[in-house]
Amino acid sequence: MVRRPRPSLSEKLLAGRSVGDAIDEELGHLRAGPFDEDAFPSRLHDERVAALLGIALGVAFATCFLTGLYSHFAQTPLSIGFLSMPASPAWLYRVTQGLHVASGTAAIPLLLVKLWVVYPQLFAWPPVRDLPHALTRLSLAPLIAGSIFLLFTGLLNTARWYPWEFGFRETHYWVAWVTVGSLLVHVGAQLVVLRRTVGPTARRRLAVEAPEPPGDGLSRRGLLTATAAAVGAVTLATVGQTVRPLKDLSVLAPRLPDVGPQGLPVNRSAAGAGVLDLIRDPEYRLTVTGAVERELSLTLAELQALPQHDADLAITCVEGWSAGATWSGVRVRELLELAGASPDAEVRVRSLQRRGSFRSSELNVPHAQHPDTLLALRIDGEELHPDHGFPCRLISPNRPGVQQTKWVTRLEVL
Ligand SMILES: Nc1nc2c(c(=O)[nH]1)N[C@H]1C(S)=C(S)[C@@H](COP(=O)(O)O)O[C@H]1N2
Ligand SMILES: [Mo]
Repeated sequence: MVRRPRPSLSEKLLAGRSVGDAIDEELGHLRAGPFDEDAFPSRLHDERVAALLGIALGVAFATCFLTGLYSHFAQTPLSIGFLSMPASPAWLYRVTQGLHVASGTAAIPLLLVKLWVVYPQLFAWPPVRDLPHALTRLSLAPLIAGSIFLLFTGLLNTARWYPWEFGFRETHYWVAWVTVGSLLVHVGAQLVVLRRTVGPTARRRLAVEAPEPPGDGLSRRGLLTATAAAVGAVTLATVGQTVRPLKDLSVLAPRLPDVGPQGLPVNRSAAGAGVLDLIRDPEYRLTVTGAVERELSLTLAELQALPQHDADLAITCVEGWSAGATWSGVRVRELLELAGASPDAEVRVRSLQRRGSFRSSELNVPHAQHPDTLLALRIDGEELHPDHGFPCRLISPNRPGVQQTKWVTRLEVL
């Protein structure tokens, strides 16, 4: 009798066997440790728990992504084609950036719990069932790596810690696209699971067919409640950095909206920017140059003698804090008029600072022409503190803090 040789893996596949069955047959004897059928006995490693956490994460990620896109484009100089960032409503950027940081912060406990609930699936057997299964698993790598990268670089950013070499904003932006792309693949692949495990009919059916297995320790409901409590706690502990009435609860907020000279936080002090001598120099002038009919060169006293206007506006730092104040000073629009600049002109605002990425900024037309866009000389009635931009600083509605240039010395009409 002739013994037939064992068919190879490829022969099995050609014979129409599923990849999963073939792998199981070939490698089944290696299945041990975390790959064992009951290696993870906790009832909390559950599909429905994972799906509910996934929905919460989806909401947080969608909020974070859209507000992040808005912030990215708000910081891109001037207009993109016909799109120009509007100057009103004045509060818009404050709300979107507050949501960006709050949804990113809330996503951290959600992601940690979700990863713990699903990590046994890393050891699913067979490791690959078919092509869609392989692709779904592969798409998890950029999703998990991207999510961890975004949430933790974002968190470090709110703490003003930049221990990396790369540019934060560009990297955060591109990794966000990769992460959201793989998130869409993941959600697509999980739609069937969602339908099976979540929703009123599923809940009723599951209560009968698959009730929570008895056991000691945390129940599934308990885990979800604890996660919700953790999300609530980190939110309350930080959101006071932008929602002022909650500031006393915000024990973990890196900045509070009323702590700093003149009751306002400081991002980069005059000393840190190396401008302490320059701002007190009697030779200080505010000049208006570029595409103008007459160049202006004004002393501080001449600026103070021009008509002064008030504006209630907030500084909204991209790092998550925001704080409002009443500013008064000279309208940029009126300075541009005095110099005979076109009302359609964009403007570059330059400071006395010699180095540093935020030493200048640009005003698009809606911002340059807005009556609340000021070169502010005073804050809540007092002369500006050096750390808030003495002798004068730009303040303009609906604009990221990085563009509220301090220690201004020149307006270049473009
Ligand atoms: N010249 C100059 N202006 C600047 C900065 C800077 O580094 N240099 N930092 C900006 C940032 S990031 C913020 S959030 C605001 C903070 O203003 P404040 O320190 O008066 O609160 O100033 C902006 N203006
Ligand atoms: Mo900032």
